[in-house]
Amino acid sequence: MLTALMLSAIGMSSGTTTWTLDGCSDGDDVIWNSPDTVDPDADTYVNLFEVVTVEVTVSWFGQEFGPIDVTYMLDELTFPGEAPGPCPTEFDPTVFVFPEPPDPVAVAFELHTVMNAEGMMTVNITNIQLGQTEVEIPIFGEVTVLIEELCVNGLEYITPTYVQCPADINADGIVNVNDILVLIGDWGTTGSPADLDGSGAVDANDLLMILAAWGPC
Ligand SMILES: [Ca+2]
Ligand SMILES: [Ca+2]
Repeated sequence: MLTALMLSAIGMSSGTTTWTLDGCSDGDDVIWNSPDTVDPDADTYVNLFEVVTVEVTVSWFGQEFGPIDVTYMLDELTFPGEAPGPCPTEFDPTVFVFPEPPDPVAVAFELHTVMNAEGMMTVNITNIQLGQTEVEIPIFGEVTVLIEELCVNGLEYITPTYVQCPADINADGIVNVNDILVLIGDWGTTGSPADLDGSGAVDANDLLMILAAWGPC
C-alpha cells in the first residue's frame, strides 16, 4: 500500500524549481543555501543534482596549476534523491568517493541536504578529502598531482509532489467504504495514513474528510 501511495505521490507535481549550486573548497566544509523557497507543504520532494563542471587547482612540485576541468573523469553526473514532506525534512546523505576503491582517493565528500520549515534548502558538504590525481599539464604531459582546491558547478532540481487523493487511504483509486474500514481499524491511533488532517490521531475529522471526498479520485 505504501508503494501505491508513493506512486500516486509522484504522479502529480506543481513544477520543478532549478537552482544553481556553486562551491569551492580547499578541504573545509561548504554550506550552500537555496536563493529562495519551494512549497513547504508538499507530500514528497523529488530532488536531482546535476554536475555541470568540476574543476581542480593542483600542485606539482610546489607549482600550482589550474583551474583544470576534470568533469570528463566522472562516471556519474546526476544524483537523485527523495524526501518525505512536509518541511522541515531531509534527504538521505550521499557519500561521494572518486575514483572507486581500491584506487587511492582523489576526491571524497559527504552531502547532507535538508529543507527548513519555510522550504529553503541547505546542502552541507562535509568530510571533504582531496588527494592525488593524474592530469595533463602543458609541456609536461600527464603527471600525478596533489589536488589543492575543488570547485563544483551544478544544478539542483527540486520538485514538490502531492498525493492526488489523500482520502483514498488504500490507494485503489476511489474513496468509498473500504477507506472507512481502514479508518475504523486505525481509530484513535497515531501515525496512521488515515490521519488525513495530520492532527496526530485518527478521529471524526478524518471521517468527515473521507465523506467530503467520496467517489472516484
Ligand atoms: Ca479507496
Ligand atoms: Ca486526524
